[in-house]
Amino acid sequence: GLDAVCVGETMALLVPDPAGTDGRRSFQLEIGGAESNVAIHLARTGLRVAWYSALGDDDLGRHVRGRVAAEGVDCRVRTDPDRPTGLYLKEFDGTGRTRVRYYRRGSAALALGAADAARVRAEAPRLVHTTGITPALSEGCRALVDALFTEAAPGTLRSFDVNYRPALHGPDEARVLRETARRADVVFCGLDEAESLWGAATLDDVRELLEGPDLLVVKQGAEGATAFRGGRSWFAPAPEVEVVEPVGAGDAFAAGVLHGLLTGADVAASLAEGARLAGTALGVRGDIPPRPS
Ligand code: KDG
Repeated sequence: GLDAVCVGETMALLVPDPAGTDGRRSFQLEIGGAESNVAIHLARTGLRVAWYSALGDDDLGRHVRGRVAAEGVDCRVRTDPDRPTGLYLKEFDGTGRTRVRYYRRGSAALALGAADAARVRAEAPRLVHTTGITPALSEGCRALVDALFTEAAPGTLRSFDVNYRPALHGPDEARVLRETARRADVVFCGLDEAESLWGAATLDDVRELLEGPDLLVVKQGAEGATAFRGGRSWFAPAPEVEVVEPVGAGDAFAAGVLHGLLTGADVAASLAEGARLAGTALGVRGDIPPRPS
């Protein structure tokens, strides 16, 4: 059987090369999607992983599918003849910050719905993972996440990364993300996200707000991360690496922790594995580092 199914949209990603002197721009065509990022990292560790989504019947969709499949992830992907594959672009303004632009309105993944949860459930995976991006995409995607977590097969671990994206999330999101998190067994949340969404300023605030999950992992940026389970807590420092571009590092971190949990490691070792994998993603401009050789 499958160790994990990751559910959510993946887009083609354009990463700009440094600007040339003649006014021309060039871009690397990569892929980006929080859930397929997690799936790829998990597959690289040798686990059996599927990615569940939808793509357009277009070149960008074939590119996305090809790249995910090349990583050894099973693609359970519907091809939608009527909708395009989404696209996202990273813009670097020289200040070290990344600005993210989305071209995803009406994309194929937005037509996913509650019926897809039954297909995921039929796989009886050990773990199902999604993020807060998914319920923000469409009514159907919100219903899908609801059904994924309320109708998961008994024994399936439900993993949720809050992944707050101000560019995507509307006014209702504080409530939706909190309710979803409280239904999950494993939750990843940034302290900065918790502050923006719920005004939670401290680790204890987050813990109180997100009561419910068996394992809660709060990310504290450059400091590290703290995990809570059954009244105990563990801390792991952030990796000491040079940060080239941060988008995608949270997914690598989640994958490291989940890999630990799925292979029977204890919480401390799982956190350390998350920090190590996050370090590999912080060093590249794309979402995921090249496959280690
Ligand atoms: O976590 C990284 C994601 O933010 C990135 O891959 C793009 O899925 C994405 C999104 O919707 O922002």
